Amino acid sequence: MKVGILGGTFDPVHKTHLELAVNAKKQYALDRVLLMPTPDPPHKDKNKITEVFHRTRMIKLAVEKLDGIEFSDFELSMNETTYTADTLHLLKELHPEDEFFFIMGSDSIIYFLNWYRPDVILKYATLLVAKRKDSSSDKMKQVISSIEETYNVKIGLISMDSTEISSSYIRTHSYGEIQEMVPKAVYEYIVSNRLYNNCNVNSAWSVNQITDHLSSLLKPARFTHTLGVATTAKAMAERFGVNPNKAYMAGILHDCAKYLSEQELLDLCRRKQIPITETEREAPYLLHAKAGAYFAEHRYHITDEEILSAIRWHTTGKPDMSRLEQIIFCADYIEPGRTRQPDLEFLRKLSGKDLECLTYHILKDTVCYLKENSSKTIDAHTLDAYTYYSDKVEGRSV
Ligand code: DGI
Ligand code: FE
Ligand code: FE
Repeated sequence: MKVGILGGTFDPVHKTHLELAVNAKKQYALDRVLLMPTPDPPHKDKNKITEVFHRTRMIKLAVEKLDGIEFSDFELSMNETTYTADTLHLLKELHPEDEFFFIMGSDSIIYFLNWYRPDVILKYATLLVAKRKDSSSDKMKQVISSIEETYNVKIGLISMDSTEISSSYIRTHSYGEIQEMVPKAVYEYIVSNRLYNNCNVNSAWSVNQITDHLSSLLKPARFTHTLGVATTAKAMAERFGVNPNKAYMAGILHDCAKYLSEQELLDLCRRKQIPITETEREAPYLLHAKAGAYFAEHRYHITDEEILSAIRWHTTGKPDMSRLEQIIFCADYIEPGRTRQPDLEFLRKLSGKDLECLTYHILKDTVCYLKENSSKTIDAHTLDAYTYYSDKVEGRSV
């Protein structure tokens, strides 16, 4: 098979990337072209790159209807920034029967000789370089001849029709200005996730916008549970003198990271330097609480510390929780969609009377459940919370 590789950050993927892939495939009779994004850079100062999660989703949307143009997670799966030379070497080892073509934009070729091990790249792949219809710079021609002479290879040119689009232009211009530069589905993704468009960067999403967003991100049953928690939390907030809008917002957001797999949760924490405990390493699904608080702050731009903390502690609980924290912790357990937990009727009645008692009973049931499932380690916060609330409510009658 003849396989083209188009690497890059794809932040975001745009029509020039696609034209490059499609034209390379046609002009060099390739069987497939792989769009292969690079992982998030490890350095903090480069954190401006959009999360790999979004970049990946946009590429998948962009190639959906293109025959033979595919997303590849080959470099992402290596988990750290790799050199093109290593990637191509590895690909060739894994697929010795395939012939590889490495596709480059006309600008990047100029720096090619400064890349790590150009000799290795040229050993395992043929370079194909975009050539703009209108002008192709003398500098580019010079560089190409010099590479061809030095390494005794032939570099292919890909003719391109349209003028070049740049991802950085897209990142820094308004939605109106970039609409034509990306496929329709990508444009809609950018807008609904509020990517790039600088003027929106720091404004909090409204609760309706978050609800819409989560309705497409979460599985239907999880989304229904989310609405149940928000509604229950709001009613409890009214009862116990907590701001009901905050409770509703925290309820809507509490499981907002639940669509991530355990591996994705671990990856997110590693990339964003969110510390994880030994118990969380053993039971990574617990991390959806920390990851949720992270998304609430950095994706939905929630700044209210009480809301963030309620999301953060909703799974394990902890000693001495604020009323909002207790409300989210409890609403999660008793919302109308829950049916499997024991004593629901009793707990739901209690939710109109005594918040601390309710917290205690839910902790007790959780610890009991976890002890019965001896495979599950109990988080230290859960145990501390249990001790704390059992002392606190001792002797109270309900
Ligand atoms: O996300 P939800 O399913 O709505 O609810 P949740 O965030 O309370 O998570 C519920 C799961 O978390 C349930 O299976 C019990 C488990 N859990 C709660 N505390 C602990 C715990 N699991 C472990 N391993 N250790 C804990 O301390
Ligand atoms: Fe949860
Ligand atoms: Fe939940």
